[in-house]
Amino acid sequence: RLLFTDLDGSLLDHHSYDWSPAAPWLARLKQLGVPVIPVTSKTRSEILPLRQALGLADTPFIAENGAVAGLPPAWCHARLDRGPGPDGLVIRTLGVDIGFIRKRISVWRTRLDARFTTMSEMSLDELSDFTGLSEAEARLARLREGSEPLIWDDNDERLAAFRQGLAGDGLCLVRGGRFWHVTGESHKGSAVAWLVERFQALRGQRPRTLALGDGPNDIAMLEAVDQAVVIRGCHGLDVTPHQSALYRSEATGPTGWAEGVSHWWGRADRRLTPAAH
Ligand code: 2M8
Ligand code: MG
Ligand code: MG
Repeated sequence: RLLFTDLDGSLLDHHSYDWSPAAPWLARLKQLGVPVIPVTSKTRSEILPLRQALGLADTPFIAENGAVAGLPPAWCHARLDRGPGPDGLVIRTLGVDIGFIRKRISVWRTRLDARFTTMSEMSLDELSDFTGLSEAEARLARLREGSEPLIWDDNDERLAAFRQGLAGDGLCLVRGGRFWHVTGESHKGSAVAWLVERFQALRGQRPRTLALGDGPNDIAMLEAVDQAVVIRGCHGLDVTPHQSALYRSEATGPTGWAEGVSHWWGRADRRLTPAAH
């Protein structure tokens, strides 16, 4: 089995970034050897300390909405990958370089005379006020490699024109929680499919897959797996994947996360229920 999870608003509380309600399940999944794989809008720099804290230092991660993949040695293949970097991980870029993304954003801003603020234009103070991240965390959020978050401050018509302009450049606009994100054509769904394929190539067996998310940018990921959970959101956004094996949680954040994992993997398989131990 493989478990793919969004972080903000899913495994982590939307406001406090706490995950304690999910901790019993995280411990249980680790014991069972089920990889919990973060698939997030966050940057590689944000994820590295977080995955240590979450006890996920041995599992891969997907950063920046599918633009960057981090692979621990067990997920690497001598024929496919170069050697690991100083942090022991092989980093694969699945998206488009941030320099190009920023250039095109600025071109479309001028052409459309659109009003928005990119994350790189916000001061650290503004960013930490807006997101609730500490100043140190906000600094890591700004170290983008393959996606630029922005706050849209204009009408829907212009948003459609902006989306269309970016599409002509091979770029996508996807909604996270608080931000819109400009990315290459990779998304959370393509990154998950890429990891599942790699798992299959390395282990010679198809894994059973579960994914959990709360935002529109999670839809592609929720459609790429066998079983899915939409975590009740805090932002009133519509999240409706084409997925027949779908559970919607009652609770928000990490409480809803634990509820969703229990729904799919708790009842059918009593050995997987953390409460039983
Ligand atoms: C951004 O991502 C969230 C998650 O969906 C959002 O769009 O609201 C990212 O910039 C991420 O790097 C950052 O940590 C997060 C903070 O809330 O915001
Ligand atoms: Mg989220
Ligand atoms: Mg996210």
